[in-house]
Amino acid sequence: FYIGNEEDAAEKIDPAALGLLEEEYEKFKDVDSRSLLKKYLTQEIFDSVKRRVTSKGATLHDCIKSGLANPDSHIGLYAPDAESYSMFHELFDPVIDEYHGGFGPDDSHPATDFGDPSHLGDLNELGNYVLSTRVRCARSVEGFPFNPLLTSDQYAELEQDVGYTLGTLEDDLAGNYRSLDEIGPEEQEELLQKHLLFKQGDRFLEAAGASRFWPEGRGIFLNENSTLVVWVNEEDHLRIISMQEGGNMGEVYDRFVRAVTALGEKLPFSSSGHLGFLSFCPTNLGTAIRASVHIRLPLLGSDRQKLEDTAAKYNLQVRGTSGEHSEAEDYVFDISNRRRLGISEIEALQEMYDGVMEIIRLERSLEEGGTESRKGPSQ
Ligand code: ADP
Ligand code: DAR
Repeated sequence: FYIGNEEDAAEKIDPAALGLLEEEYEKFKDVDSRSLLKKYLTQEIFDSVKRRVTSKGATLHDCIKSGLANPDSHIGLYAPDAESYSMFHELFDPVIDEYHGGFGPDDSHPATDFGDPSHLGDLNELGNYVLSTRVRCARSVEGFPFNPLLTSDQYAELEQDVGYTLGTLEDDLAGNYRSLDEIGPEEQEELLQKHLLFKQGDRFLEAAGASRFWPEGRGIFLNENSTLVVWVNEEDHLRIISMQEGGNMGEVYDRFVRAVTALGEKLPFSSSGHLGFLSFCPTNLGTAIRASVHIRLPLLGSDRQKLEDTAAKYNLQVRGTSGEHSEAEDYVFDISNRRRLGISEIEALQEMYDGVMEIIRLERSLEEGGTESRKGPSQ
């Protein structure tokens, strides 16, 4: 499955760069971190891969520098290009295996299977718990490295190619693409508050070298009613997002499938038989899908650890109201599928749908539990 030829790469690294990498690794040994980088970058693996360089120039340091700078990382590593997943597979393999709940180096990601969106109903059938529903995926365009290795010209070329293709979307998918520097600060803040625009200044991405030339090459596509959103060159080349108020997962997923399919017919998305669709972060490989709800859980959410443990039972991940690395506001949580690799698109959606329904049933049972149940704030 591996792309790179590790043996040939052994002598490529610049001696000064190797010295810096070895110094930083020595210091990292004394850093207290619970990241998967800390867990899996053993001295043995470090020594076996430290001299390697991919054909586009990525080194081990490029992969791990975000986790070295941010000990509170959950993962701590990114792939500066597609080749890094094979060139440094001794480190990526165990991280991928643990994050995606068991996906080994000899496993193959299944073929794309979006299933039938009409088989997914409305998550609010038991009551209006879900405020809004979102399905997104990451996509990378063949021929371009990932953020840390993109040149200024490549950012411009990628933005032009993707922007042109977005302009061909039809009917309810049709809309407009704008570069970030074409959107004033007030409108950017408004779009951010509506959770339509990506957050800026993410320290994990900045430390990974993913914010160079900012805001060059970055932008956002919105269809007429802002239910289809595409982010260009934020964390990945594309983030394709379908979202709307309420809990109608069937409608959100149907729009998502039509948009991803239409764009995939015109853009060559990077993928491999082993890892599926390739992304900058190893958490977004395979289907690269994150299906989420904004859901208000004043009872179950009053004990975050209990909520996290309950979500984990259904392979769900809990984020705050503004997504990753944010806190919940008024008990509104972002709950989504955790697994994206080794399962099909429809399996990821079904796993999330079923898990959210269980969470809702649990919240309802706490409500019906009367006085003995924890009462959240009477909002
Ligand atoms: P990702 O793009 O990987 O999903 P984040 O966790 O940063 O990354 O989420 C991006 C944005 O999407 C955040 O503003 C978050 O609040 C928003 N978001 C996620 N799920 C929903 C949802 N179901 N409804 C509305 N906004 C959402
Ligand atoms: N913040 C980094 C990445 C975690 C996954 N989220 C992404 N890729 N947006 C971490 O290691 O915690």
